[in-house]
Amino acid sequence: MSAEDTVSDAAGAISADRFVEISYDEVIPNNVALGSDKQLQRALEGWRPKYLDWWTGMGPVGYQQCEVYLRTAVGVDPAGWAKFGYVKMPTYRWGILLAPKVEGRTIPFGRHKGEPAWQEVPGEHRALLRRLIVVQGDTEPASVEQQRFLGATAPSLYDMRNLFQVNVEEGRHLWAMVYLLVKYFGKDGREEAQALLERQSGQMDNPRILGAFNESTPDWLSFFMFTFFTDRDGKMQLAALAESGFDPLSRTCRFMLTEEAHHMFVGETGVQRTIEATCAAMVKAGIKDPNEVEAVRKLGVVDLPLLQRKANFHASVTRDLFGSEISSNAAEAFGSGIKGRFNEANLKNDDHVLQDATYPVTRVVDGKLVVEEAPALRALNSRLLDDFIVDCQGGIDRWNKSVEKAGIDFKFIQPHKGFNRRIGEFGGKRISPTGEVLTEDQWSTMSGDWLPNDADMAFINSLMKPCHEPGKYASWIAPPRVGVNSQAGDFEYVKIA
Ligand code: BYC
Repeated sequence: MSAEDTVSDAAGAISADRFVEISYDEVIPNNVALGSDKQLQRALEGWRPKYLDWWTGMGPVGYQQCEVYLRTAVGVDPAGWAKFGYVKMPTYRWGILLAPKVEGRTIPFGRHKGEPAWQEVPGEHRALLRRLIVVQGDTEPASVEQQRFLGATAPSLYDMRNLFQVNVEEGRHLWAMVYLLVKYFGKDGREEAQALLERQSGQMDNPRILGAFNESTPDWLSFFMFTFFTDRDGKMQLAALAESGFDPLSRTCRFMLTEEAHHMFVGETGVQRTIEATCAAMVKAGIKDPNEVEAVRKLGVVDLPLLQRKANFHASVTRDLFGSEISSNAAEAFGSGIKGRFNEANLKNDDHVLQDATYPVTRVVDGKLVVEEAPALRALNSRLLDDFIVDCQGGIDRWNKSVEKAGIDFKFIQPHKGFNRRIGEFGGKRISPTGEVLTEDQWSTMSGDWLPNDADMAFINSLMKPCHEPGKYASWIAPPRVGVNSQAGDFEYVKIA
């Protein structure tokens, strides 16, 4: 059964009386009774000015003093958790929000399955837990750093606002992980919280931990592809951590998933609107063949084959974030009850221990792709990656519907799992998007057709002109179907004084 066949229990069986309102009177808004733990409160209030320095120094360039129409979390009730209003980004109320506690929750998988969920860090799993929280935390400021220059070339105020919304929420996700580190990991945790502000995306000496978070996000197409693919890795990983036997991590991740959905929406609809603008321009100009690239580019829109190459790049770089397909780290994280599978608690006909189970993993053996049954415990990264690929397909199908509707003969596909990989089974191997194992020479000849080349990037760059008038959009992207919070088409999402 695929993970998509199950329904997430992210909200859990929660009764209304367990919703804890967020206290906004405190310096750090929270629903964790921060005021009753003075030591923790002092530690987090001590970290806050450093965070604000980081935000000012490494967050969005420009626009920090503009009023931006942002949503802010005001509760954790799925029915009404956010409010919208104009906010200057540095005054955003970054808070600590945990999903409500599910009374009587037990550890859903691994060696401790069925035992009460841990409310404190289990001593024997402390190092592993800390490492996973640090890796998760590191990605959040990294993405803000990667996207910091995009405001200046926003194709509309609507898109600029969405960028800043994603950025402030990634900032809040950093707060979420820092809360766990500082509350549960003592001096080590405080040091890790500091280090999260010191590593920098793309920096040689002290880079971010995971590969994709050191790539640059130089243009808006990269941003949309990143939020479609890479934020979806965020969704999958957070969903796996939301199953954790360590209850504070589970509750933290469950609330983060609420915000993450919007980030993927920004990515999916951003690419879709790009496709719509391209198809509309092609139809208007009477161009039927998507491979008439020069003619299409002259219309000031992005040709569909280039969008496919961008998708190939972001899909493959993001797949590396799942780690090695066969991983003893992943087996240990599962066995010890720290990190589950996607939708773990709802997987039926499954013992949730996996001691004797196997899982099919694709590998390269003697220059050929073969599928081998591997011990399921060690193949958990592979399985999560497969679930991710299934999850991506829904959005790609919707992109294809737009192309089909315009009557253009073109179909976006996901490249083969092994294409352009650096980590795991396919790391260093040369595999085509359709799954042929290639020689180095074949790869060098063909890879320019499969990945964005210098001319592609120069063309995209030439389109990145700001369009900052309310209700107006750059030539290469269609307006959204609905405004944020149902605002009118000419709504001023960012007041650029
Ligand atoms: N780059 O057994 P292995 C998000 C390291 S995104 C560099 O293969 P494992 C977001 C690995 O750390 C979600 N290094 O893999 C999205 C290990 O190093 P150590 C982020 C890599 O450990 C958009 C070694 O290789 N959250 O939230 O089973 C915007 C061997 O590791 C990479 C998480 O990832 C790489 N790509 O799994 C904002 C969840 N891959 O420890 C936010 C937490 C592996 O030997 N993290 N390595 O020095 C994890 O669950 C795991 O750490 C990983 C790796 C899935 C990342």
